[in-house]
Amino acid sequence: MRKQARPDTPPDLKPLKLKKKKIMAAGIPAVTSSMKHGIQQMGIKRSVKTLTMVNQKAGFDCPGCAWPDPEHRTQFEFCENGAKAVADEAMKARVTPEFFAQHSVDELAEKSDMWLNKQGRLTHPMFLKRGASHYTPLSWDEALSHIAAKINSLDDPDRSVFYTSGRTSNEAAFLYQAMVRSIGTNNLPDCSNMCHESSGKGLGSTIGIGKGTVHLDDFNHADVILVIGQNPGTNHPRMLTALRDAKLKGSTIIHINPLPEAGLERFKHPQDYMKLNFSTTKLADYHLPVRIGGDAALLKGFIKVHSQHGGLDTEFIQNHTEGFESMLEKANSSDWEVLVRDSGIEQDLIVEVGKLLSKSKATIACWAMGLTQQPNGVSVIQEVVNLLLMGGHVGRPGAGFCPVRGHSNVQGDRTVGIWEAPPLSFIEKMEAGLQIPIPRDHGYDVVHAIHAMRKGEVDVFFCMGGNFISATPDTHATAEGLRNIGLTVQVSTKLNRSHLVTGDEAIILPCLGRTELDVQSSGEQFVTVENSMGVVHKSRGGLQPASDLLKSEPWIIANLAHHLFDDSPLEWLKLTSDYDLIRDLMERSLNGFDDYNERVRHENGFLLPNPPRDSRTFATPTGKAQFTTHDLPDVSIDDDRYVMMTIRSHDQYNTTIYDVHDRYRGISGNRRIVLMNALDMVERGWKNRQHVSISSHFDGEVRSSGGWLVVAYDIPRQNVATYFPEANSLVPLNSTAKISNTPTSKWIEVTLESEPFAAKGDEEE
Ligand SMILES: Nc1nc2c(c(=O)[nH]1)N[C@H]1C(S)=C(S)[C@@H](COP(=O)(O)OP(=O)(O)OC[C@H]3O[C@@H](n4cnc5c(=O)[nH]c(N)nc54)[C@H](O)[C@@H]3O)O[C@H]1N2
Ligand SMILES: Nc1nc2c(c(=O)[nH]1)N[C@H]1C(S)=C(S)[C@@H](COP(=O)(O)OP(=O)(O)OC[C@H]3O[C@@H](n4cnc5c(=O)[nH]c(N)nc54)[C@H](O)[C@@H]3O)O[C@H]1N2
Ligand SMILES: [Mo]
Repeated sequence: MRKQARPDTPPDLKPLKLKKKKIMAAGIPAVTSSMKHGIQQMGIKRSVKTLTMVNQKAGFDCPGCAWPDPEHRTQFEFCENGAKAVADEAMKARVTPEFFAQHSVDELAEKSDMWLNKQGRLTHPMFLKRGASHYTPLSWDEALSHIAAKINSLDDPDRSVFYTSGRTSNEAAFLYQAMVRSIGTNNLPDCSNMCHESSGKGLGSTIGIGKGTVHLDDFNHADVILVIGQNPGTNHPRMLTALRDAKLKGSTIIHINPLPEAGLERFKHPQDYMKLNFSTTKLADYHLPVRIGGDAALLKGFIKVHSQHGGLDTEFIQNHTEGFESMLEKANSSDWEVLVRDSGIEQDLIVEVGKLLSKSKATIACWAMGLTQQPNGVSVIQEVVNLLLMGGHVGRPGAGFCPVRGHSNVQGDRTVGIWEAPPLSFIEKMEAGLQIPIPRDHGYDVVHAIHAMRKGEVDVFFCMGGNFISATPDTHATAEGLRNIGLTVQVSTKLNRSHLVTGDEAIILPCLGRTELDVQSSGEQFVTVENSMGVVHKSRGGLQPASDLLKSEPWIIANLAHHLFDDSPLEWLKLTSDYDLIRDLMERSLNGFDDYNERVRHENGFLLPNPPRDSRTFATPTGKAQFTTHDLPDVSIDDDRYVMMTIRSHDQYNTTIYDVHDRYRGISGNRRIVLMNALDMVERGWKNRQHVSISSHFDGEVRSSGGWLVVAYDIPRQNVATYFPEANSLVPLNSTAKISNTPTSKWIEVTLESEPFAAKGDEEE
């Protein structure tokens, strides 16, 4: 009999090694690291073949991130971490039925996340029967009939929930939402709910579109580039090339982050080594080590200085915006003392940078999880909007908003319908295209889905990719919810914890990845994706699939739909025989996809319409861009508490852990570490490697986790950092951002207690 599988990862414990933090990103270590991972996982021949297809016009879109590709590409359009993501998918190891016969679910749950991922690619559909200790193989037909029967037996379609992670292609995502809406629900939570939802909400209501407004080329024309709450050296390394080019053309780069992230200090393009150019480029001109959650105060400070030093685009403000006066009045009424205290940045520095912003002819603001995963995620992004609108920095060269997306197609998934709360106009167009009635009631987002699971209101939970148990907050609470479900289904490429923490019954459906050939009855197919800047383009894999039994995501959906519906206006099986047919249907059901099949075949794909960028028009109720007025958030905490942010190391892709290193931060061997200010450590009488337990506090509830080691780091006082997903059990389920409902993974109030010292052999260099 199976017990309850462990929902959090056991640690991979090697001696903790601490080195000096790196200043320079990329360079030779990045080249060797990409090659090492490639060769270890794929062998030399396959590494060369695979890596030279990444981001090429005839190749596949890198699954690493959503940063756009330049129009003129070199042979090496990938970065160290993209190479790792590719090697991780194209690896030679396999997880077969024999593997599952050897290892029970309980046994696998005692292995670390890193170990699970290293076992290789999933090869067969697998079934975990009620009460069974092991997964056993089943055929595709058996798997899909079982899932369809279960969904069809529900008396209320809203008792089924369909999650999506952001690697899913446009075609698969579109078919998937069509299937889900044909079932009769809008329960389409996705990873975006935990990611850039605050950006979507913050931008949507102010500029009329929940997306960024810049092109890649704008980076070549910007006077000032703000990089806020983002670690591009690790998470979007190709962005450093754009920043370097901008810098060489004279841009000033301002890095706003509690941590001095390596990539923004110095950058050495790995390709330059091939050209024997050994120079490096200093990227950030200013690093503002804001306190966690202090951006709202900092931005208000900038707004104040900007208004006093000119640079206002009065013509734009008058003709294209609303709400300027009250926004400005609010900013001007905030006290410098409070702004300095809350941001942690000296007034002189805020004034200096504020003046620079007021002089800038073209400003770009980039941001990522440091802003979105805050309790005030939406309003702080709207302060960024306020700051840029003042100078008219939207819809002109070198200026605009640049929320830097995470998953490589998370933006496309939302565009094509992975949206639990779509507006009526979207539903109506979709209804007309698909010829199916679509429910109007909004569905569950991620956090609402977990609440529903916990209340026993979910019978079927289907995941198109991702790793729900490890990505979501409050790991133990989420596990309790998942265990309440009748059937959980995972469409996956790699083994992860979500295959182990399941409902009564569980099914794994193994699918093709980006790197692999996708052949359907009409021949070889390509899929399309949308990058962070609204460019839709092709992606075509070239490797032989990891197993003959793998199916593409569109095939899986179409065949499940075929089992689900006796009578449907959509010819599901025909649609998946030739993805051009899916794209034709998309053209009819979505705005902006005219001549889809033709335009997506252009070398560089095509740009989706973006009214603020294209014509300075704003699809808000009044047709004007909105300045918004916000109180400062309360960022005070008790003296004995710290604010914890949960961040990514250099050797992981979200919940996929490649190794226990964080090279740029100089930490390796252990991921259960707490980065802490040295003065805060001295105050507690602690040294490096002090063993501590962490307790988070929210709404009178306490969550605790032991076995952490403290490491002194350059981080503001009373701020600490831990890695995601190890620290997710400490993120309270109800601690979410206002309006976007995004878990506040970067704002968790904690206390730290010393634990008896145990480890030996940890080294310092
Ligand atoms: N190699 C690799 N690439 C990835 C991913 C990966 O895991 N690995 N994940 C992908 C995904 S899905 C995403 S969403 C992106 C994530 O990309 P990032 O957003 O860069 O990822 P995080 O590690 O969460 O880093 C957030 C940054 O915000 C800072 N920060 C935290 N709190 C605050 C704050 O209050 N204010 C400010 N100003 N800064 C703050 C942290 O110090 C950190 O530098 O990367 C994508 N690309
Ligand atoms: N504490 C904390 N929690 C966070 C965050 C944080 O910063 N802190 N970040 C949040 C963010 S920004 C995000 S985006 C989420 C990420 O949440 P998810 O997207 O759910 O998680 P991933 O780790 O990206 O998913 C990895 C799994 O996807 C599967 N996979 C990979 N490629 C494919 C494919 O092509 N098709 C299919 N079907 N499956 C595939 C593999 O089986 C792999 O194990 O996590 C969120 N959680
Ligand atoms: Mo993300």
